[in-house]
Parts: sequence; structure tokens; C-alpha cells
Amino acid sequence: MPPFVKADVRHNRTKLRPRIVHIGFGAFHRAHQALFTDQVARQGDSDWGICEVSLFNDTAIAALRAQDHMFSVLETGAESTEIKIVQAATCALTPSLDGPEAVIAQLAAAETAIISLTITEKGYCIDPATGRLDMSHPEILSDLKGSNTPQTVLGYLTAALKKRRELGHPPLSILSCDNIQGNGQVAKAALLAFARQTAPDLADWINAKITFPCTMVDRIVPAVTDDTAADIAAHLGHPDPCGVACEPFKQWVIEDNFAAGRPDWDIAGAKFVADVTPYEEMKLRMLNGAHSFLAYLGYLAGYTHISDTMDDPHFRSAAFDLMTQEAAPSLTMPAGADLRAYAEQLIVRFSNPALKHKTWQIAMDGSQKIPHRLGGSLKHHLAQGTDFPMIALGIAAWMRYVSGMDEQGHSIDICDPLAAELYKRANQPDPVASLLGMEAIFEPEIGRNSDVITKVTQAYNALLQHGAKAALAAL
Ligand code: CS2
Repeated sequence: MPPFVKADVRHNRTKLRPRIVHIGFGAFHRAHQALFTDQVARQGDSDWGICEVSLFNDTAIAALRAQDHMFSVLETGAESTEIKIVQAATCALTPSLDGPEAVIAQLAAAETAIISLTITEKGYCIDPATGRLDMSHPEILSDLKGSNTPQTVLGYLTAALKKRRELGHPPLSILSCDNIQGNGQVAKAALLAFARQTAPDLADWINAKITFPCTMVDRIVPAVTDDTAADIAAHLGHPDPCGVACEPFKQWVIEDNFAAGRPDWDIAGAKFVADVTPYEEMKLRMLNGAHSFLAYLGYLAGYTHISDTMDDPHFRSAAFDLMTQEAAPSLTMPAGADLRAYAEQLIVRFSNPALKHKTWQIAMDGSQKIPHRLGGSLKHHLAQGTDFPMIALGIAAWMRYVSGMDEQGHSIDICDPLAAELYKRANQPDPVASLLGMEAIFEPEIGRNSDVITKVTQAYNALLQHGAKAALAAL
């Protein structure tokens, strides 16, 4: 088989060790943490390599192994395109090919210093509104019974940390790279709650020894389509089943709290800080809040991609207003932050015509996303007594979306761990109050607030009567 890339593109990987074990070998990780780690490996004499783990996608892991653990990232801007070959991975594991014990052993290995995660919001098995472990989650219940093949990441982490402690290996850090407010704290709370059920002394050890730095991660990485795969193949000279395409922009802000060291990711542009909270809130409420808003309204209005919504002046200005008038006022930023410039930059990023980012993709898992993306800003307005028309419209559009029928009468393929319950409630006589009453999604201070119920109901009725485009234009 010909080599994946020519010798002059390869860098010397002999020093790299799998000191990072990453769970979640998905598109976002490939274009973000893996690329940052690769850039560090290229520039210095770093020994930080990655063992890529996918718990459920053995096809991707087999493909990665078949190409010497390399893959491509195609950065597509509005005007130019650049391909990068990530060479930071040194090995790859998946339970169905290697057995769950091989994954657990790698996580427990003495040289593993960081376990990083991109498992999406639902991978933590928490109630999104509270961040607490969902003790009724069927896979959590199954893992708590102690099967040899865990179903959840928490099951794997607990088994690995138990082994690690027994072997006397040094503590490490668990680095959540998911779009969850306080992602490190959420990961810690979920893992401790899980471990406490099985081994309270292990939970105490985790609490004392393992660190869980919070991170803000940002890069728009749409799911690969046939077209993007063809673009990647054209740039590379052959297909790459692990290749991803993304925007040129990338950002990573990391709480500098590592138990066993970390790569100098700042060489590649990451920023280490003492407190990530303001950056996390800014990104979740402005970027992701606007993304979800555009996704639900855009899908209902018949727009396939986020860049299509940006061609509609009403959508464009509504997204800008949501960011500057309803999200930004809820934020307390370090001196020098310019939230208006940030919003302007986001509009440019959303408008990138080369990124075919589907509204349907962003609309997935709304029950897990809405609390972090719109809930935080909403709480601010409730406390201040200020108005929140865009947030109300965004929540109403999500409710309209989960009813399962679009404005043309076509059914919508709703992807959400709570899809059945959402569909049921969205099709009841009073869908707004019924959906706001879901405490896993809306804390009672939001879900039972009469102002929220009234405003979301008005927005919902406007969507039913006039459709998404007109309801939005009327604002
Ligand atoms: C998007 C995010 O799919 C989604 O929900 O909003 O994946 C978004 O593209 C990233 O957070 C950007 O950093």
C-alpha cells in the first residue's frame, strides 16, 4: 500500500508517546485537539502523542490504523483552502476490535497523563439543567451492575481509575472538551457520583488526586459529506476516510490545572488561564446560542445550511441582536474583551460559504444544548427584569421543531436522547408549558416562570401562524 503522505510532509514521530488517551475520535477532535497537539509535536521536541479511542466507531479506528494513524484536516476559508496532515496519534483502540480491557489498560497505564474527552453533551449522562448524573439512565444503571463491557464513558473511566489506583500509578487529569458550561466540573461531578455508587473510597481518591481542568473549545467542524470527502481527496491525491474539513479559525482556552503535566498547547495558539468561566460563557451563549437559534428557525424556514441563513438579512440581524443584545449583557468578561467585535467575527464565520454546516446537524440534541446556550442568558434577563425576544423565539422554534413536522408538512428526523418525550409533549394541547415543565432541561426558575411561559407562548403562536421567516422578520 502506498504511504499516506510523501516523506517531506511527515514529521519525526519517534519521540511521541501516547501520554494523552483521547475518547471520542470524532470530527471535532480531529480538527481541534489533535491538530493542536500535532502542531506542538512539529515545533518542539515534545513527546506528547495521542492514543485515539472510539468506544462505538470501530470503522474509524480501523481506518486510522490502516493509514499509520495519520489523517487530514482541510481548512476551508471563504477564499482559500489549506490541508494539514495530523500526525500526533501513535495508536488507536476500540472495544469491539481490541476488547474493553485493552481500552481500560491504556487509560490506566503509568504513562497516561491526560484523558481527554469529546463525547458530546449526552455522553456525560447528566440532567442538562442541573449537571447532575441521571441515575435513571438505562446505560448508567447497566454499568452500575458491573458488566465487563461498560456502556458509558463513566463506566470506562471508573474501571480505569480503579485499576490505576490498584497499580499505584500516578494521578492524571481528565480534560473535557465538550460544549458544556463548567465542563470540567460537570465531568468531575458525574464521575464522582457514578464512582461513589460502586466504590466510595475510589470516589474519595478521584476527588483528591485527579484534576478536571475546564476548557473552552471552538472550531466549526461540520460532519463530512460526500462533497467534502471529494475535496479532501482532491487535495491529498487519494481518499482519506478519517479526513475532516473545517473553518480556518480555531480557539482553545484551558484552565491550567494538570496533575501530571500537559503539552505546551500555547505554542499552537491555545491560551492557558486560571479561570475559563468567562470564555466558556461567552462562547456558549454567543456562538452556540446563535447557532442553535439559526438552526431551529433556519430549518423551519427551509434553509439547509447556516451560511444560507446568513444570506437572509432578517436572520443575519436577528443572530447579531441575539448575541449583542441578549447574550452579551449576561457576560462578565476580562478587561479588553470586545464582545461586539466577537459578534461581528461570528457573523463572518457563520457566513463562510465553503462550510456546508447543516441546520439539521446543529438542531440535534437540543434538550442537551438549550440549557447551556440559551438558559444562562435567559436567567440574566429574569434577574434583571429585561426583555428577551430572541431567546423566547429560539426556544419556541426548538419546540416547534421537536413537534416533528416542518412548515411544509414534512416530517422532521429528530435526533435527541429525549426525542420520544419531546415529541409527546410538543403534540399535547399546551406544548409550551408542557415542554418548559421538563425539569431535566429547564430549572424550575425558568420553566415555571410566568414571564417565560407567556413570551415563549407568544413566539410559538407567531411561528404557527406566520412561519419562521415572517415571525423573525416581525421582530
Ligand atoms: C454547533 C457546534 O453542532 C453544534 O451544536 O453549535 O458544534 C459548533 O460548531 C462548535 O461549538 C463551534 O466551536
